[in-house]
Amino acid sequence: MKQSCGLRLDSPEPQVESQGRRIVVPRCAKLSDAAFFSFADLCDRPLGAADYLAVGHAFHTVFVADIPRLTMQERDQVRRFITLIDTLYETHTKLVCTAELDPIPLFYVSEEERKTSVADEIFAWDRTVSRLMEMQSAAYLTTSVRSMKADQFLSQYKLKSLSDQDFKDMWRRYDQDDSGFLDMEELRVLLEDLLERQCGHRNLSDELFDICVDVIDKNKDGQVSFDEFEEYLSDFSTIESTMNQA
Ligand SMILES: [Ca+2]
Ligand SMILES: [Ca+2]
Repeated sequence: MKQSCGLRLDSPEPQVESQGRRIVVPRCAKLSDAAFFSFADLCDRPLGAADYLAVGHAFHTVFVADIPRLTMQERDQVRRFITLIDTLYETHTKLVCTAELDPIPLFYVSEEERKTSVADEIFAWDRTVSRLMEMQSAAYLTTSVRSMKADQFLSQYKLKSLSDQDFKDMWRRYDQDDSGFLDMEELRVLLEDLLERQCGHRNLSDELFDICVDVIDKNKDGQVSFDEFEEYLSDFSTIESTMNQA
């Protein structure tokens, strides 16, 4: 977990605790640190910034489903949604939304309301839209992916059957300087992550590191290309056999 405090898995339903209040988590994947909520779970109830912060700290990925079209009639929900997005943005949480509409027209304000209203929500909405856009961007997702712990990160994937998209997502974490290659330091992080996943520790010996480099760096140029990375990870038996020499 991002922070173990706050999330309770001992009760019949997982809950996030915040200032004595409990937010029921309808579905969560314990190992991958992802939680699934509906819009109503988070925005139809009297929750505030502290509650959303607890959610952002407990999970790396938050799904928010069924975001309805919002109008000034749902001002409370709009205000909470704005706070939710601000908070998840601050905590670098990966956000996956399903909504009836794209973010911009999601909150409908009539011309009349725009002229006469002094509602903060109307002004704050523009920022929410830009944050929602940014949160779908590669840069934001990269920050999010790189801040995960090894077990959280790798448990999202089936190492035995990785898809093309999985390779790209994983590469994003390990090519930390976006150079297009993994240097030896970056490769070491990948191997330590894999070792932790397979063997429960990160003590990668120099000897094992050399064995792995020999297997992975096919053209022996001292760095790992995406193709080499993909080739190594697409054959789980190679990962297993190299890691088992630890
Ligand atoms: Ca690199
Ligand atoms: Ca190479």
